[in-house]
This record gives sequence, C-alpha cells and structure tokens, in this order.
Amino acid sequence: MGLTLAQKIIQSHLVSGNMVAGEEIALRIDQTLTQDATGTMAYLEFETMGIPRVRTERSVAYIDHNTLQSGFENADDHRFIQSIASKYGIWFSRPGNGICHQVHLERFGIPGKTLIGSDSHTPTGGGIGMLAFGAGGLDVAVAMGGGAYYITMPRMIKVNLTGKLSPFVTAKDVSLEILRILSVKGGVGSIIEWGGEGIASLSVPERATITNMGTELGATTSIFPSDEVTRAFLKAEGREEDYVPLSADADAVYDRIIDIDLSSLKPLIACPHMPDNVVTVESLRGTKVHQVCIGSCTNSSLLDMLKVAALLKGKTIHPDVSLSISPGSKQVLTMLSECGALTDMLASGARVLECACGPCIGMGFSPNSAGVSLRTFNRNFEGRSGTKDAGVYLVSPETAVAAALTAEITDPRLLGEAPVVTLPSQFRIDDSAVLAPADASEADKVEILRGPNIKRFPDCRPQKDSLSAELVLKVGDNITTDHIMPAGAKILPYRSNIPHLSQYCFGVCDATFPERAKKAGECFVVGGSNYGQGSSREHAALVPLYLGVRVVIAKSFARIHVANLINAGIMPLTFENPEDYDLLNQGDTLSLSNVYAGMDSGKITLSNETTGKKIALTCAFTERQKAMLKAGGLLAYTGQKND
Ligand code: MIC
Ligand code: SF4
Repeated sequence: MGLTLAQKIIQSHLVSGNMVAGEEIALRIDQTLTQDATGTMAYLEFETMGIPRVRTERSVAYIDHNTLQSGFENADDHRFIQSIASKYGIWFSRPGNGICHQVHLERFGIPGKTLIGSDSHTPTGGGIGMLAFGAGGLDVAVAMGGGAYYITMPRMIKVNLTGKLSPFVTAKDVSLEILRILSVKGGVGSIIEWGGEGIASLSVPERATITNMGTELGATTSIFPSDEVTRAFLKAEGREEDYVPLSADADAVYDRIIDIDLSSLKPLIACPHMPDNVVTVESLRGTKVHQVCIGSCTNSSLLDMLKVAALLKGKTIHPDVSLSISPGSKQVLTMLSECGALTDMLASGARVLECACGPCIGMGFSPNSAGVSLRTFNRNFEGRSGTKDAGVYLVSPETAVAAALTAEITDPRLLGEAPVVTLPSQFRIDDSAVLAPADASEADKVEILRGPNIKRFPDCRPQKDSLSAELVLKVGDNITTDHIMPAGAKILPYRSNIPHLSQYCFGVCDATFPERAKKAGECFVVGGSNYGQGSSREHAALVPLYLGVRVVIAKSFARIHVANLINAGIMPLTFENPEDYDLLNQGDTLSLSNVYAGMDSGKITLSNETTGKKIALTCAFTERQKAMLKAGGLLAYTGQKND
C-alpha cells in the first residue's frame, strides 16, 4: 500500500509509535521557530532544561507579534530573546524583518523537513512541502533540546484540486471554501494534503495561504507536494539546493477525498465571528465598511501585495474607510519599494504599517464602535480586533481593495480587468536582519538580559487522586484561546508575566472569572465542543493553572490546547454523552474520586454534589500523559525523570 506525502515524512522522522490513526507517535524535529509573544516563555522553559545548545538543524526566534514597545516590558522581552538566542545557538530575526511564517518560508523552510513553532500558523510551511506543526512553547522547548514531538497520528484527508482560479478569485477563497465545507472543527485529528492537477497553477505563496488557514479547520497540519513550482520559489530565494521533489505515492490511501474545482469558485467572505461563517461576497454587496486591513501571515506575500498595489494604482481610497497594509517581510517591502508599488499604495491613501502581525493580533487598528472591518487575516474571533462589538470579516486582498475603494462590501469582479502579476525570477535577498548566534565556544560569555517584567513560571500542581471543587465557569462551543487568554496591545507586553495576565483571563466571557477562581482556590471549568481552538498560546493553560483551574471538562478539545493543558498539569476530560453538558451549572460543586484508577481505565465518574447527578467522563491518556498529570505538568515530569 502506498503512502501519502505526510505519512512519508512522518515515517522518516518516527521516533516511537505506529503510524496508525489515533495512536500516539513521536517525531524527530528538524527545525523550530518561536515568536516573541510565545517565545519568552518557551526560552524560560528551555533554560530550565539545562541543555547548553539547541540540538535542531535550525532554530529561529522571530520578533513580530509585539513590536510597539509602548513600555519597557516589550523592549526588555526583545532583548531577553536576542541574548538567550545568541547563547543557545538560535538565529534571531529582528523586529521589522517580518512575520515569522512569511520569513521562514522565504529564508529557512526546506521541503521534507519537520518544523514545530510556538505559533498555530506554523503549518504555513506546508506550502513548501514541510511537515510543520503549531505547538505550545514547552513542546518547542523540548524539541530545541533534541526531544521528540508527540502527536496523535492523524487521519489523512486529500483535497483534490482541478481547474484554474478565475480572475479575482484567489487562494484565500480556496481557504474559505474548504472552511465552508469542513467547518472550524472539520480538520481536527487530520492532516490535509493538497493535490490534483489544479495545484500546478498555484505559486508557493498561494499554497502557503491555504496551508496557513488549514489551522482554522483545526487540522493537525496541511501540506502541498514539492514540485517545479517549489523549485522556482526556492531558486528565486537563492536556495535551489534546498529543493527536493516530494509527492504522495499514486496508490496512497486517504480517509477522505474532497474535490474542489477551482474554476467554479467565487469570491468568498467569512462573517463575524468565525472563519467558517462563509458566504459569497456577492451576497453581502452594499454592506457599509469602515476599515480595511491587508496583511498578516495569510496574505502578505509579494504576490498579494503586488496585486493590491496594481488595483490601487491611480485611485484614491474612499474617505469613509481607513486602509492599513502590512507587508509580510522586509524582503516583500523592499521589493515593493524598488518596483514603485509602494508609491502606488501610499498615493492611494493607504497607511503602510511595519512588517509585523499588527492589527491581526489587536496591536492597534481596532475598528470604531460597532464598525465593520474587512481583513485579509485568518481569524475573526469576537473581540480579537480590540473592539468587542466590531464586525470583522475575512476576505482576499482583492475583495479588501474593492471595499477600500467603495466603502461597501463589493465583489472585486466589478473592479474591471484583473491585474496580471508575475513574480520575479529572483527575489531580493538581504539577511542582514537575521542575526547568527554566538559561536558555541563563545556561548559562555553571552549574558542573558532579563527585565523586571519576567516573572516566575506558575507553581506546578500535581493531579491528586480525588478532587472536590466548584465549577467556576461554564462556557459554550468553539471557545477560542482569544476568549481564554486575550491578546491585544494592552495585554501582549505581559506574556512573560503570568500574574499580571491572569487579571484578563476569560475577560471576553466573564470579567469576574479571575477573582472567583482565585477565591475558590481550586476549580473546574466546563466548555462545549472544540474548546481551545485558535492560537497555540500556552498562556491559555498556564494562566488558568495559576488561577487554580485543575480540570477542564468539554464536549471536545482543540489539538494544541489539549496538549498545552496536559503540559501545564491541568486534566482535560470529555463527556461520554455530550448531552450531559446540560447537567452542569456554574456554581455547582463537583467531585472526582479514584482519579488514578480512572486514568488507567480511561473512564471516570463525576459527581455533581449540588444536584446529586452522576456523569460519565472519558479520561483517555497515554502513559506519558498520565505521568505528566500526576507530576504536575511537563516541566515537573522532565525534572522527575532527570532526578
Ligand atoms: C494568533 O494568531 O492567535 C497568534 C497570536 O499568532 C497565536 C500565538 C500567540 O498567541 O502568541 C497563534 O496563532 O498561535
Ligand atoms: Fe501573526 Fe496574525 Fe499570523 Fe498570528 S495569525 S502569526 S498574529 S499574522
């Protein structure tokens, strides 16, 4: 039986386990990446492991999420990451050099290699044929130390593309179409492999838009084959030697095959507040728009930017609209500047922002009250933009420009001739903003520079054999990490200060949660399905740990978040019968006994002391996970193993 492309890469990196869907496997990791918002914590964790140098082929620390430096906290964190990177053998991409996923694709990604990054959109690397995963900072720290990365062996979904995109229909619309088909839960437990004759017409940046947004499907990762298109991209980056052809076997077996005819697609738009809330742009025609943001790791490549510039050329944006454009990298911005496209953007009235995540993570550019914002980003979760009652829609760069010119949701096909943009055969290569680490022989001399904002890691709390505590918060379906631990300009500077962050935990759902949780001492949280979707931020587990959350019970969990909970020593349990969710009310006293026996049998009974009801829960963990929970998380477990 033949293998899928992902199975081939897994096989060549398998450290333990069998390639049977649903079983735990461990993978050797070739490359890692971090960004600043998750990086400080990941490096603090790496430091506690006591390993003198990273053991990966390439590890890169990017500064891209918080570049405002509105106070000392942020600047201190950058200095900390720069110094620790130098000491431990990690490359450092300076603020302004670009968004981690865009820069990694341009300068470091290699087909066939494994990559984990402390950012959920790390699967962007699948656009170049890498097997790339988003992970919590602690998992990245372990991989930097040469440890394996544990995942559940995914099922394989193939998306078979035929035909060719029509003018003004883009890779973003392909991403939105697959979200429409599968929903934000549809990819959970799966790797999505893109193939079929239609992929030949998609460039690497377009493929990367698609693999990037595979994260919104909940997929473990997404991947394209490595072919002549990949070779051309690597050649343009001056890295043709990194090219290797890679594809699935002709007789590879998939669990599901989805066909999409590219020629049949129309411009699509995701409505507030979920990326799978997808309709045609046509159907919302005429809706008033106040703000348009172009950029983010999904749509900030040179190709996207050249199209935007061509559409804006000679025109002026509508006076009622504020337009921001953030090119994805210094390489992109430099090339836009050299070819005059930047001038066309500026002349149109656009505000050109730094090459960073910017508005995507709520770092400025929050919409006006109840404003409508069209964004080329990948997430439109409630409150993420910084304005709780804003309506954020996700669109392609072309649809974004159409709205910027008209102040209404407008089908871009009404703009006239679609611009024909071809990528240059040679990109402008300048790695001066990527700093090499100190030589291993000099590493001892590098001092790690820490600011006062770096606070202690929360104390670990081993899971006990019994627990009786209050259900302090009950939330619904699709709770994202932006609900659990919001980001944005006010909070992001405190990613290495868990006590400070804790004041904002679950603020979008219930601002009284932190106080109530602290008062309870230990507590339960209950959620619906797909609990913890979205970001990889382990803060969404570390902060609840700090506040005393011991157990989260949900109908189902998102992959990265459930790993982060276990790494933090918080026990994730699922309802055997999802309807039992209705038997629990906020404020109830819940109790679990014989927890260790439950871990062994995979089943445990929850007693609702307030109502007298008994509820069956699934408690399925691997031996490694059980040991972590009993020890109080991955760091404590690693410490125990080393004792
Ligand atoms: C996001 O898009 O939500 C982020 C910000 O990039 C996060 C990482 C973080 O919270 O720092 C992610 O996607 O993992
Ligand atoms: Fe940055 Fe937004 Fe991409 Fe997250 S989704 S890495 S915040 S650009």
